[in-house]
Amino acid sequence: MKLVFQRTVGLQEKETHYCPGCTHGIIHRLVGEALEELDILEDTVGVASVGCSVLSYEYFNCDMTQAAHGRAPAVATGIKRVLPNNRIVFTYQGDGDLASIGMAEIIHAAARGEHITVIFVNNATYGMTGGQMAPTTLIGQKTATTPLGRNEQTQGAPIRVSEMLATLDSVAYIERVSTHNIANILKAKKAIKKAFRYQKEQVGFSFVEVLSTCPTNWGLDPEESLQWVEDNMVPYYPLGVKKDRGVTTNVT
Ligand SMILES: Cc1ncc(C[n+]2csc(CCOP(=O)(O)OP(=O)(O)O)c2C)c(N)n1
Ligand code: SF4
Repeated sequence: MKLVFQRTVGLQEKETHYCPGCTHGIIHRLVGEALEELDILEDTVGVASVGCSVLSYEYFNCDMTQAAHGRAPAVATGIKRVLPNNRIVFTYQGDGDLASIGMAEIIHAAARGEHITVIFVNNATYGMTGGQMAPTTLIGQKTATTPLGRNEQTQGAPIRVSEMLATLDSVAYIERVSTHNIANILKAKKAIKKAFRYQKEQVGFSFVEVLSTCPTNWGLDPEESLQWVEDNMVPYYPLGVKKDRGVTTNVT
């Protein structure tokens, strides 16, 4: 019989707690597959953050730990520095965690050129705590704390984290990808794999921003949510490579 689907050993055989239609689960799978295909599961330590992915330490099939709100890049720095160079360290963080309380941590980890990989899940809201405005919430977007829609005059404009970090000299690789359709999921997989390869080959700090859904707090069904990403998020958060220092070795 032809095998058409199998689990990745990069994830535990466990049901996740994510809401139906939430693309956190897809992103987990892509990370798990990348770790499996690069054969680095045994060498990897992941750092879970705060937010809906707080329990990601239960899902990835590698060593995991947990950091306080926003502190994942600092915790990852410490872990990476005390372990031998061949160990892989990554963080998995939402936009509330990374771009709000954790903004200082991520900027300085990137500026130091830490040899870690950051998976940054941008769903334009604080998912776990009830859909408050995040630094990435779009202008006009209604949230629990901006019921009339985010207003630039009073709440400022959404932050494009990838572009901002790409200005830092010490950064090796930054790409923004999305999970709103199959073509983009495949591109996201490539980017995540490349980010881990860059770390493996000690090129430097690698960062993948993944546009993701939050049907529960957006008040949309799963299909409408995917369309919302395409119609509203992609125009403001353009996909593609923001920085690539490149390497002498063949990294694809
Ligand atoms: C210091 C601190 N401030 C606030 C909180 C509350 N808190 C927990 S998760 C979260 C939002 C995280 O949202 P995000 O990172 O966007 O992830 P998502 O849930 O959307 O995946 C907040 C504000 C906290 N736990 N600790
Ligand atoms: S609240 Fe939003 S981000 Fe959190 S699991 Fe549900 S859909 Fe996903």
